[in-house]
Amino acid sequence: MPRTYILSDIKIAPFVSKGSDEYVGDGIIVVDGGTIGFIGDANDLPQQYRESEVRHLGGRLVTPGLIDCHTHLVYGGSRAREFEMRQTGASYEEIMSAGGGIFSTVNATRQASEDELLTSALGRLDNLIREGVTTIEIKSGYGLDEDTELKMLRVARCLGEERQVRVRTTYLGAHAYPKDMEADDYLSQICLPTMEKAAAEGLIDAVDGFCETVGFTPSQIERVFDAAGKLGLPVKLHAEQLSDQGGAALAARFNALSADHLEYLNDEGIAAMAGAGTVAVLLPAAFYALKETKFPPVQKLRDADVPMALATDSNPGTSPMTSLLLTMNMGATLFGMTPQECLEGVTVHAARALGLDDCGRIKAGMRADLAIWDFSDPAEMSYRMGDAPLHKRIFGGEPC
Ligand code: DI6
Ligand code: FE
Repeated sequence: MPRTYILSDIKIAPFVSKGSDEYVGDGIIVVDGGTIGFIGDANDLPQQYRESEVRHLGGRLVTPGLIDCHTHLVYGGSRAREFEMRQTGASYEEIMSAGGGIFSTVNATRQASEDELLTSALGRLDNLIREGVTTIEIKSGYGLDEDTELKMLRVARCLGEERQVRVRTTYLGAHAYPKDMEADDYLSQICLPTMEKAAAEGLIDAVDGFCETVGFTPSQIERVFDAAGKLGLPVKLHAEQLSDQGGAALAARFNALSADHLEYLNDEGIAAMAGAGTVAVLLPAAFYALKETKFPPVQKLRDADVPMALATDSNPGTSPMTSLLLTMNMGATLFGMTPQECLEGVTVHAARALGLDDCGRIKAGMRADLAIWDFSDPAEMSYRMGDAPLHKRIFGGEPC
C-alpha cells in the first residue's frame, strides 16, 4: 500500500488555462495513499500531514503523469518495406489501395499470438513509460474480424496488468474493411456485432472510426456512433486527416470526446467542436511521417477555445513513434504550439480526450499519478529532442 509522504523542494508545473483553479507556486505536494492529499504552500499544510515523511527533490519539476491519448500500440509485423516504397514515391493512399497499408498490418496481427502481440507492445509501452507516461489509450482496428479485434483488446488490457500504467481501450473496428466486402456489409456483419461482444466482455472504454476516402463515409460512421450510443459508450473520430470529410462536425454532433488529426479541418468543424466541448487531438508525428504539408488550424482552434491535446498515434504505418516528449517537440516546432500548450496537451486536455476527470492535473482528490523531472523549467520538456530526463514516476501513489 502506498503510504503518505510529502514531496518538497520542487517546482510545480503551472497550469494557466482559462478558468483553471490550479495551484501556481513553489509549494509542496502530499501523496496520501493513491491520491493527492494536498497541494499548496508549505505554510498551509493541513494538520493531519504535519508528521508525514518528507522527500526532498532538489528543485525538480513535478508534472502530472503524462497521458498518451491516441495510440495503436498493439499490432503485429512492421511496415519498414512500405516506408521504403514511400521514400521512392508511392503515396500512403496508393499503398493502401494496392492491399498494403492497414491491410498488411491486419494480416500480421491476425497471424500473431496474444503473447507475441503482448511482447512487441510491451517494448513500445516501456519507451513511453520511461518518459513519464502513466495513462495510455490503445485502439483495436488491425483485426477487422471478431477474433482478432477481441485479441487486440485483451492484449491492451493485459498491458495495464503487466506494467504500472493505466490503459484505456478504444474499439476501432471501423478502421478499414476487408477487400472482399462492401463497407456497409462489413459494419452489419462484423464490426457492429463484434463491438457488442467486446462491450459485453468489458473490453471497451470508447469507440472510434476512420472517416476518410480510404476509410468510412460520414453516414457509415454515423451507424457506428449510433450503435456505440446504444451501448452507452462515448465516441471519438479520426477526422480530416487526409481530406475534408466533415468528420469533426459529425463527431461533435455525437458529443465526441475528441476528433483527432484534423489537418483538413474546416471552420464549421471548429465551431462545432467548440460548441460540443470536443477535444482536438493533434498528432504531429503522423503529419511528419507522411510529409504532410497542410497544417491543422492551430491558431483557429486556439481562438475558438477548443482544447488541444497531443498524442503519439503510435502505429506501424503513419507514426512509428514511441516518444511523447518528441511529440511535444513536434507540436511546438511543426505546429507552433507553445511549450505550455504542449504540456497541457499531454496532461489535462489528454485526460479530457479520454473522458477522465481524475488525472492530468495535480489537485487534491485526484489520482497521485506524477512525473518528476531532472530539470525545473517545464519548457525543457518540449525543447529537447531525443532526451528523456525523467527522475521518477509516481503511479497511484507508488514511486516507480
Ligand atoms: N490514421 C492513421 O494515421 C492510422 N490509422 C488511421 O486511421 C494509420 C494506420 C496504419 O497505417 O496502419
Ligand atoms: Fe490513429
